[in-house]
Amino acid sequence: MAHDSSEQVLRLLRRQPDQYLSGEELSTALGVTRSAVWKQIRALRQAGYEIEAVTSRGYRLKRAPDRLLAAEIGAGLATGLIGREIVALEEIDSTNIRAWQLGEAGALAGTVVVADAQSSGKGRLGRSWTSPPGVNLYLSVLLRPLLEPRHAPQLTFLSSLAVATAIERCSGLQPQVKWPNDVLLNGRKVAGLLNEMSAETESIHFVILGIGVNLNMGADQFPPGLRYPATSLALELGRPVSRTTFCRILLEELDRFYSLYERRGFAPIREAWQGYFHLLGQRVAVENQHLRQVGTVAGLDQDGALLLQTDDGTTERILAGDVRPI
Ligand code: BT5
Repeated sequence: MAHDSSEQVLRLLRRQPDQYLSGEELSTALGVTRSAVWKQIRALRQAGYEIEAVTSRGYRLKRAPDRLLAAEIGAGLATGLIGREIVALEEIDSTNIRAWQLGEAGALAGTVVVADAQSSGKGRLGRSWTSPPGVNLYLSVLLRPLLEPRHAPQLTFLSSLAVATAIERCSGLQPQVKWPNDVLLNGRKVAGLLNEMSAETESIHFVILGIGVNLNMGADQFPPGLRYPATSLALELGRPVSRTTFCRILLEELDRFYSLYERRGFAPIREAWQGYFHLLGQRVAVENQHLRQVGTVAGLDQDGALLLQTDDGTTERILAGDVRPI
């Protein structure tokens, strides 16, 4: 994959921080063509690395993008609950798996796990989440809400709302939320959410809010054949964003909405979420394994089900499915 070879280019550049390495030296050392080296340099630049190129001398790494360190994220973090413990890791299988283990071991509510890279980032329903190093945010939050398990899906809306407001605060761009999860920029997926729950019939032990945001990922780092068109904040903005700053803002937004949710329930979350829901009032088709339904989106109900006004005038509650405008 693209990021593996750009990692090798990076390793070589890092080895001699004060010297230039020519394209030829790099291509010989890596056993690839010079144009492949150039592509990797371009990918690294898109990922936020400042690489100086001087004719007849070569390349030099001037500045690496920010690393995600617990102390950096925690510095000046203005939250009550979320992020009071921050576990920052280099590479891990999945931050959700680690947060789950911490949850089982009794870690505090509000514990956050963040990683530079994931080797088996998880999507929903057994799908995977592409998680190259150095560019994005992979984050899981452990919560212990006093909720009935059937209300837990409300937390998915809380996370996507927090991601949308964090993107807005950080970039000024206008994100959209997709039902039931995902956050989009200009119709392309910029963030994915995976919430997992450990519960009994009546009570929740803990919930993991898993959040992946494509921050500085370059266009050539997306694998082919994605389910939906994808993008990153940097691709939309035309400049890299600080992962540490974004992470801090996201934790603050999560904290703000979680505290609102604890005080006032789902209603204000639902209302704010609908403000980012571009399909509100639009004609859509909703498809799941069994059924295709067509109608106008009327909003979210109290439990996060999609309300679809069908052509015969009835309002259907949709619990799962893919919604597309028609
Ligand atoms: C999701 O699943 O969108 C949930 C992704 C959650 C990732 C976070 S990262 C931190 C935490 N730890 C984890 O292990 N996971 C969470 P889903 O709706 O099933 O979408 C997955 C599909 O999106 C894949 O099958 C691909 O088609 C596509 N995809 C994979 N990586 C992507 C990426 N980086 N950006 C956009 N689309 C991607």
